Amino acid sequence: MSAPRPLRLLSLLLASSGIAVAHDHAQDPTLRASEPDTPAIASPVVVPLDAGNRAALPRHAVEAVAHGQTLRCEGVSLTALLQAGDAMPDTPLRGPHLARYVLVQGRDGYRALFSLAELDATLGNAQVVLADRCDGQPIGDDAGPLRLVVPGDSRPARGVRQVDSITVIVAP
Ligand SMILES: Nc1nc2c(c(=O)[nH]1)N[C@H]1C(S)=C(S)[C@@H](COP(=O)(O)O)O[C@H]1N2
Ligand SMILES: [Mo]
Repeated sequence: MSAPRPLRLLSLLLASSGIAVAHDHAQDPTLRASEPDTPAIASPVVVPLDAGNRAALPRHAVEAVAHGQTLRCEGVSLTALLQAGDAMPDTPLRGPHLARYVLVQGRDGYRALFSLAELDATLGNAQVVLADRCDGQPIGDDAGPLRLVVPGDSRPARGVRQVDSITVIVAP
């Protein structure tokens, strides 16, 4: 059975006038202009770890439990390092930044991640340190020269030793 006559007439009229009923241009991502105030976030962003970059940042002392011993380590805040490397805004995270994470990898391929929101001072406010000295000395090759210290974690599993890359990624 076909539509009642007045409805058929109405859709005919709309079609001939060029008004698209079924195709909403505002919903079509291929037709929508990009929004100027939300630029795409680069991904991945590789964070420079060289001594020159780290030297510009404030240093923090932190205790690390390693092999059952407590070490006094020092280094830079992971949050500050990411902010200085343009890998994280230095303002409270919003919108798509809440779906970004930082992947820390060791020379042996061991990896651990943190969400940017964990690190944001107004959200998780986690104090994570990228250490380059423990017990007053540079960190030896077995664990260094750079290691992560995560004092807020109950186990040291995210304390990546021999850190060789830090990358910030937008979750797929
Ligand atoms: N590069 C690297 N870092 C690592 C690991 C690893 O296998 N490789 N193991 C993690 C785990 S599971 C723990 S519990 C701690 C142990 O640190 P420790 O061996 O210095 O006590 O290191 C973490 N960091
Ligand atoms: Mo572990």
